[in-house]
Amino acid sequence: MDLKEQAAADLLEVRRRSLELLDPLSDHDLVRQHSRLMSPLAWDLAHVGNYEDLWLIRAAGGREGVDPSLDGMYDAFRHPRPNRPSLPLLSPSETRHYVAEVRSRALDVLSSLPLESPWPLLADGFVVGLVVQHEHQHGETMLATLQLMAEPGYRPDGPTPPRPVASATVLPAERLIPGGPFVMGTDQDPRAYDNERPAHVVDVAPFWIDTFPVTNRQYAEFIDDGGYSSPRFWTAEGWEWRQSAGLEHPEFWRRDGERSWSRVRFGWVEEVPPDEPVQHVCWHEADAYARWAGKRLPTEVEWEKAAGGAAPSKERANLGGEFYRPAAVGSYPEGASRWGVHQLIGDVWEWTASDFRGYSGFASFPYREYSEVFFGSDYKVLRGGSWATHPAVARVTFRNWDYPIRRQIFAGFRCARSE
Ligand code: AVJ
Ligand code: FE
Repeated sequence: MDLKEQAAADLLEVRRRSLELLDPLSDHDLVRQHSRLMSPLAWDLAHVGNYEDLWLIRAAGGREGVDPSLDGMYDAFRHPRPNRPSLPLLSPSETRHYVAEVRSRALDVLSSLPLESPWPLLADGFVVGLVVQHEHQHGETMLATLQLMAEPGYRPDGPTPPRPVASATVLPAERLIPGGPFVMGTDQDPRAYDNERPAHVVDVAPFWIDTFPVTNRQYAEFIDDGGYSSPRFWTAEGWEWRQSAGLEHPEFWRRDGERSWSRVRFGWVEEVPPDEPVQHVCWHEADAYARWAGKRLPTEVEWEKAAGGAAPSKERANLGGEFYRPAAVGSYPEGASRWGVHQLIGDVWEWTASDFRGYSGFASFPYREYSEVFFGSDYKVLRGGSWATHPAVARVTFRNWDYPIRRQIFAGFRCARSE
């Protein structure tokens, strides 16, 4: 396949996925707001179409947009999420027509460009990569919204994830990662966002990192041991939030008995699987657990060093959203990093100790609002992708970020400690 055929195939694949996710929903469920943290699902779909109109038809193609009068309504910066349901949004069927029209004109732009495109953004695939990755990211966002849907819930039928491999379940609990310089970030990966650039050498002191993400069983021990009632495990800010938000366990868990838990997962009520990575915990909970365990969260630098060589493919990591859940630890031995650290890619996003900042030499590209406006101490970095992340957006250098109080994302963590 040449670059253009690949681009068309990637665009087709992600749109099939977006429409498949929304297909079971009524019009009412597409336009209502399931949580104040999230957009109406029809907003997400029109927004990805509008983004494609801006970047493929207008920026890359130099043509007129399909409907520039929609730019304001579907601009994430113009309207914060809580306000989106009160906008005069397109109806679900108007939305489907709009995104289909954008797509047909975008494919037209793609086919009319000379094969050896002189246009630098398209030549290295980035403008297409941008649009494809953007829609995949919104696919994960839509899944977080679907998880928040009230009863009876979304109730997808997913296949069962792979089972743990016996040889992986007996591995030591931690790995020692040697110190020394390594290359963080990338200059080479054509899919890389501005915040992953430039590649730069970082010197790391030796450290220990957990072989697996923290499991539900381990997390329940923290709860049973009074983790949520002992301020000494929490930062001052974290404790204040624990109290005011009334946090007592991960979001979507329910206590069945003194030591037994169930959870609501996309509307299915089920026992909490002890060997799965814990998810739906905020940064403050992760940080408190780590302190309880006598450890700490890894820095972003440590995480990326430990992840060197980890495989971001569906065969070797739980990615792509088919299972609608993380896989038990030990289920993907083939995807381990060169240091023998497992399940860094896929399953759950992993909270790190680090604030979201630009690497030295950062230059925003192609627009400041992708990353730069979020730099600072308000956001914590998450790494590795979740079960809901498509392989197109899963790589060792990829950086995600969110507020330290957020729990609706598919996030968990692992611990580290200095040598
Ligand atoms: C990288 C997940 C924080 O959802 O706000 C979507 C991705 N950027 N549209 C977000 C994104 C523009 C972004 N995160
Ligand atoms: Fe977006």
